[in-house]
Parts: sequence; C-alpha cells; structure tokens
Amino acid sequence: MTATPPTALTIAGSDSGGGAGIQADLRTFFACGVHGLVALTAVTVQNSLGVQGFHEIPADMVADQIKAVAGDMGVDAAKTGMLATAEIIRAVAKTLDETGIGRGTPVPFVVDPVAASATGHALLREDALEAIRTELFPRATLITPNLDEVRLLTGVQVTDPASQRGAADALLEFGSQWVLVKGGHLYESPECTDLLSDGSRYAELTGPRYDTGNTHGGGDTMASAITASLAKGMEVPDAVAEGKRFIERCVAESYPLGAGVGPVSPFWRLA
Ligand code: PXL
Repeated sequence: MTATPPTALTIAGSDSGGGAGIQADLRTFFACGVHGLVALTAVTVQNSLGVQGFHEIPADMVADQIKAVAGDMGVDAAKTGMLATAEIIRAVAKTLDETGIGRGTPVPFVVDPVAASATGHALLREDALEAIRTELFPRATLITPNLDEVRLLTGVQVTDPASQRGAADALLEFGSQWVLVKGGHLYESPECTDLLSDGSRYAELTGPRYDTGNTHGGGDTMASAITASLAKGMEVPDAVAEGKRFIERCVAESYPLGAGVGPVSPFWRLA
C-alpha cells in the first residue's frame, strides 16, 4: 500500500488538446506528488491552433462535484481555472463556503483568473469577470493574474516595476490575501519577473525567459504547482518560489505538438 498523498482540487475546464485546463492541472498535480480532484466547469473544443468553442457544465453540477469530493476525500488545497459563466462562479463561491475551503479556513484557495486562451479566445462570458472580482477574490488565499488579466481586472497597463507594484496594490483591494502579478507577458524584458505581495511584503521573483513558442498551459501549470505545494502545507511565499522553479523547467522542456502552440511539460519531473 502507498501512503495517501495530499489532495488538490481543480475547478476548471477541459482542454481537448491536453496541454491546458484540467489536463495541465492533473499532470502537474501528479508530477508534484499530490492526488488531483476535479470539478469540471466546461468542455472546450480546441487544438494547438486555438479554441473552436466551449460548452459549460450546469452550475449545480459544478457545485455537486466539489461537495462530492470535499465531503468524502477531503481537500488540502484548491484552485480555479476557466470558470466560463457568472452563474458557475457564484455557485463555486457558495460551495467553497459550505465545504470550508478558502480564506479564513485552513484550506488554501488559489484563483487563476483565466479570461482568455493564449491564442486570444475568450474563455469567460461577459459578466463573469466582475463575478471573479467580487465573489472569488475575497475568498482567495492567492490570485495569479498575468498582465493581460491585470489589465482586464484593473485597467492598469504594467510596463515596469513601478506599475507592476501599483497593479499588485490595486488587485489586493479586491480582498485576496496575496497576489502574484506574473510578468512573463512583458516580452521585451530578457527575464520574467513576477511580483508577490500581501500588501506589506513585496517579493520579486526573477527567472530566465526561454525562447520557445510552446507555452500552452503555462499559467495553469504554475498555479497548479503552487496549489500542490500549498496542499503539502507550505506557506505562500515558499509555495510560489517552488511553483516558479517548477514552471521554469516546464517551459524550458516544452515540446512542439500540432501546427500551433505546443504545451509546457512537467515530464522532466518524472525522469
Ligand atoms: O491556459 C488557460 C486555459 C485554461 N483552461 C482551459 C483552456 C485554457 C487555454 O486555452 O483551454 C480549458
């Protein structure tokens, strides 16, 4: 018999191409040694060239998936990815409260505010971004926006360290405990600098920028690696530093697949 590993729950959509969404989350959880649990929010039709469409799961079924696993198996940490609609977001918020997940409970909760695919396709219906801000951020231990999501959520266009700090402060106003403003989309920078803050502490995490076109699932993979570390009981700054090391390797070891954008890869961890 194997000792039971920690559990991590992803509340997110399926990517038929297997590089992002719950597929990225589950392969990251596996590579990081935690048992992955899933509440599926939507089915996307996509490949390396883009998202052809998506269909959401009824909100009460999303809630029931969370309740089913939380009640029986227990959740050591949770994260959200693609949430599709405001109705799903409201159902998730209510269910997190009912199951004791999120800020103010012992179970850390990471919100990756996924708005669009890297290929530019919307993964949220129009009114849903506001629901992420008002329903999920106040319940979050950590939120992990990239710079496109920062602009959508706050109107702040990050161009340098000062505006990255301003964006972190603006995002914390929505009520999360911590924010990680990921700087990877500042393409002219030779490095990727992410800023982690809880409003009193500011930590810059800087790493190399790898010259790869294959970055599909990068945000999901990083948020999942952080969630896995939180499930193991790490504090947020250590979990984020570990997540940064993990995603750097996954980007460095990404592979081409299909004619478009290939996936980042956690396979190195298994070698
Ligand atoms: O990488 C963001 C993301 C999250 N979830 C699903 C996705 C994508 C990007 O394509 O398809 C299901």
